[in-house]
Amino acid sequence: AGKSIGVLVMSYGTPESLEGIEAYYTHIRRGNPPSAEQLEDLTSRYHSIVGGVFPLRENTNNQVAALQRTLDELAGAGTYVCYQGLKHAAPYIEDGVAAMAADGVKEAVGIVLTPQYSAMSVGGYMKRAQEEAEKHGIAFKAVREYHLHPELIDALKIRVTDGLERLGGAGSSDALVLFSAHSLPAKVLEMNDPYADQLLATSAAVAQAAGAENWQFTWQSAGQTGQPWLGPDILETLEKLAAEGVKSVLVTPVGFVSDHLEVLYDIDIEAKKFAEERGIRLERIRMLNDDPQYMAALAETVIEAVRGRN
Ligand code: FEC
Repeated sequence: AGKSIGVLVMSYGTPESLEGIEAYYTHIRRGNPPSAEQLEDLTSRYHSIVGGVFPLRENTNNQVAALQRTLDELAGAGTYVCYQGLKHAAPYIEDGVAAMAADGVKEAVGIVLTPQYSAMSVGGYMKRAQEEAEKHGIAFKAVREYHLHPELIDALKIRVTDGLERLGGAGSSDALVLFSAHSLPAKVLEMNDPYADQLLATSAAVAQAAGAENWQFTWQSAGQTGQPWLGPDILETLEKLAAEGVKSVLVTPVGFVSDHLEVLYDIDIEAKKFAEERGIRLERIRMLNDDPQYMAALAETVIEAVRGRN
């Protein structure tokens, strides 16, 4: 792979097994181990999701393999070689960069599977990747965002259209499209962070493409850190919508790109039950996973970054 351009494909990471949850949670908490109660709570959430205990691992593996195939098709086999780098689990971001160095890679580009930039999420991934690349003398380019890539918007539009059909098709003009994304500590607002604006821009573009006039954006999955997080949370939003008489909602995550805990538990189990108790029918769009249009968005973004247009 010496003459190839390395592509560091970065994602959140998930434990390998139930025994790995504590180490994973400790890593997310920057080295502070969780209390017994916090650990039990997280473990029980993993127990209750369907589709395998840790579906994110296989989904990320599939995404990296599909991106490799897409890059091979667009640029010729061997031009780009993908390496996986996870934020909170092995293979860590640093492991991915070290693997490139071991293969003799001299030039690399980093891309995170979530499309919108925040200094606290994508910025954190990139800082670690950049520092490790410097240690190995690899020239490294970072992709910041691709939240309005036409292939991404179209893939999401198709999912919104499908979801609205499940909720009753064209007749259900009262169905509300509820875009969502992972909350962050509210202090990002003081940093002039583009995260919220980019999430809204993705949401507005998808709503427009799908012809959905009835839409809102809400946050989800806020952590329990004692500090304020960006709101309103999805449960507060559902409470308000129920009071307004809304009967059907299509939850449309725009910052998450695969089936994992924050989708399969926070939306499919927790939010769905909460909505149903208040007389709202809640459906969710199919996640992108290794969708070919999403892969095309990633591959084109990588190639443009290497050509210096990003
Ligand atoms: O399926 C899985 O095993 C992993 C699902 C998962 C994804 C994910 C994505 C994001 N997170 C983001 C930010 C934070 C911040 C904290 C935080 C905490 C957790 C915990 C778990 C967890 N996150 Fe996560 N996140 C996933 C899982 N996340 C588990 C710990 C327990 C809990 O709060 O539920 C708070 C850290 C702290 O305590 O200081 C901040 C962001 C994303 C979306 C962007 C991305 O994918 O990188 C932002 C998937």
